[in-house]
Amino acid sequence: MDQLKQLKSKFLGSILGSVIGDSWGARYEGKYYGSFRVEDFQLVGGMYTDDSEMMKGVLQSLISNMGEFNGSHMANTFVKNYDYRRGYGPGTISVLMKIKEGHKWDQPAKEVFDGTGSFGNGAAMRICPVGLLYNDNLEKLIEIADQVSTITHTHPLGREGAVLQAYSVALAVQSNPRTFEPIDFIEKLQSIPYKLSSVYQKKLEKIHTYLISPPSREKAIRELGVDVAAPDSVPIAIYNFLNDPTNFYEVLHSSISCGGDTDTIACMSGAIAGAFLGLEKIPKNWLDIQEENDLFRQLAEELFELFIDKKT
Ligand code: R7I
Ligand code: MG
Ligand code: MG
Repeated sequence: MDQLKQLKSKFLGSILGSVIGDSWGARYEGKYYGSFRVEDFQLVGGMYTDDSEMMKGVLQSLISNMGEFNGSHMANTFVKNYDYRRGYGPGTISVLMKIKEGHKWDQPAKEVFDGTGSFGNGAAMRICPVGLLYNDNLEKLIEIADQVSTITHTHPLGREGAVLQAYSVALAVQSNPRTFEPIDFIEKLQSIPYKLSSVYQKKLEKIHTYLISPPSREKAIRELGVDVAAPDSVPIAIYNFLNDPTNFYEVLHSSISCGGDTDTIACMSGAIAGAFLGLEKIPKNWLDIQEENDLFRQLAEELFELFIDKKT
């Protein structure tokens, strides 16, 4: 495959990998590790949740604004797309309702949780398009990922989770599966040119040690976390990818079988694995049953065209 085709396949693989992880994981959100069996994707079906609905908004807004961040446009796109059946987090619902009532796009997010802002994983779960579009410009990636987060998540831990997830997607785009070394990947993440809070630094260090000496699943879940807080879900999504990077099925399956915030963890690990492996590694029969498969594919193609246009 020539280089351009391969790159396009990575964009499509990442967007669709993310949506499939979200849809597959959605059936198991909130369950405990060891208490359930993960059924095949064909049996579970492809209805996606808020994770993909909000990623769709990021895609649409970036595409409409030539890849630039337009806060008011993106916030209003989130509002337009809002569909309560998709199961949004309470902080995000409150922010979107206030924007709908006419509050300025960058105000309501600062007010939630008694004014601390949200550290939920709602910014990280939707950030994959930023990692793709700016995979060759990491400074801009960090700037835009942070801005996209602040519409709903102003707490530093919520924003840092999104930056780390976007950076992981970008590194996955740039990585070649034939020569890949998980240790190099985690070391690059650890030296991200961006100030990470100590909770993230410690968890990245744990992942580094796990890659040398693999822990039990129980230990990884206990130490990295599997819940709705960004610092308790972004690290395990990265680890589940690095643990078996060339096996798309296993990356998603292990992310779901950990329990907890299964849709979001599988959505984030699916975005990284899809960016690494490309669309060809996602089973065709999975794509066929994924809700709005064609729409997400078309948006991923438009994002790719934008990436190419920006380069030339
Ligand atoms: O982050 P957010 O959009 O939720 C995303 C999650 C994903 O799992 C989706 O699949 C969906 O199910 O929801 O929504 P928020 O409400 O901003 O954050 C999620 C949760 O994190 C909140 O409901 C709180 O439990 C917790 N949380 C906080 N708790 C105390 N103080 C987030 N920020 C805070 C905080 O500052
Ligand atoms: Mg969800
Ligand atoms: Mg979730």
